[in-house]
Amino acid sequence: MSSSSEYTPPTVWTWKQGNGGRFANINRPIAGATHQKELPVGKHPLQLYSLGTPNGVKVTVMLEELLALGHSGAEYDAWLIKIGDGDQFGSDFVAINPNSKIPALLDRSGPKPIRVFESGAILVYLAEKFGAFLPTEPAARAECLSWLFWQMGSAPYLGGGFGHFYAYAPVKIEYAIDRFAMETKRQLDVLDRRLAESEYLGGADYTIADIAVWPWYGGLAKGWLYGAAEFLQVQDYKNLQRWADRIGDRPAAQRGRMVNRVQGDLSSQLHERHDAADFETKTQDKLTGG
Ligand SMILES: N[C@@H](CCC(=O)N[C@@H](CS)C(=O)NCC(=O)O)C(=O)O
Repeated sequence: MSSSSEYTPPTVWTWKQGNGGRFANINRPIAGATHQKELPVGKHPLQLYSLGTPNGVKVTVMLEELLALGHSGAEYDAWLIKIGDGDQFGSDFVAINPNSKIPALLDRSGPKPIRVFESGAILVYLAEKFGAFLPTEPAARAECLSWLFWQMGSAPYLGGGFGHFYAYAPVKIEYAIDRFAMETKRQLDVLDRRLAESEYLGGADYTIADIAVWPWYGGLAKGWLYGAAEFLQVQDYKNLQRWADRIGDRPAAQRGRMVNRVQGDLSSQLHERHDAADFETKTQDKLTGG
């Protein structure tokens, strides 16, 4: 690979609209709302504004798991936020998440609505609210939170680094793909070694650490992300594969993956979820007759 660069950065960076490649229409160097937009509010205590990406799926899996445990207070309305259309820059959404990214949660069960943004914070909030999927014993709790925060810190290298340069960037840059493929494989090995010694990431029990990691690294292991399964030889991570399959067998994980999903089989897409029965009656194949 040549060490010369065709690009010399100018003294001061300026924004050229369109330099974001596939996401040029939504990427901006400033924060804040671009337009006034009210968000819909449904009948349930929890209002989720999201999309079925790995970060969104963490929360819908958690909510479906809580409901499966019998926590009726976890009933939720899941509204679709179309990030490609810029819905995350609407005024009501920005009031819930000033960072303009899905997922965003509004808990309306108390006297004053509580906003929660950042998928990791949402998982901890829900786990504490319902006393589930987050151990209380200090050592187990520390292990669970360590893996949860590992995910939050690591996945941007997978998504924003590897995924972006391998699948989305308008030019294939060998240096960038090499750098992030190496880091992604290192992360897969971190997980594989942990799962060689432990059934789940936090220990013997399924926790929010697994719920956070599964949509990203389980998804990568199962070939759902970036068309990169062969490139990264994901089948070699045997312990990760076992863990990903085990979680994928959980009905709540299967339901969670369907919510706010806008790609794949029409029967797997439940654009909005307002009722448990929606999984049977409101998937896109049923709504469109497809
Ligand atoms: N650290 C955040 C990341 C959220 C995130 O990156 N969301 C993406 C979709 S997966 C998004 O909303 N992107 C829209 C944008 O960047 O404008 C979290 O875990 O909640």
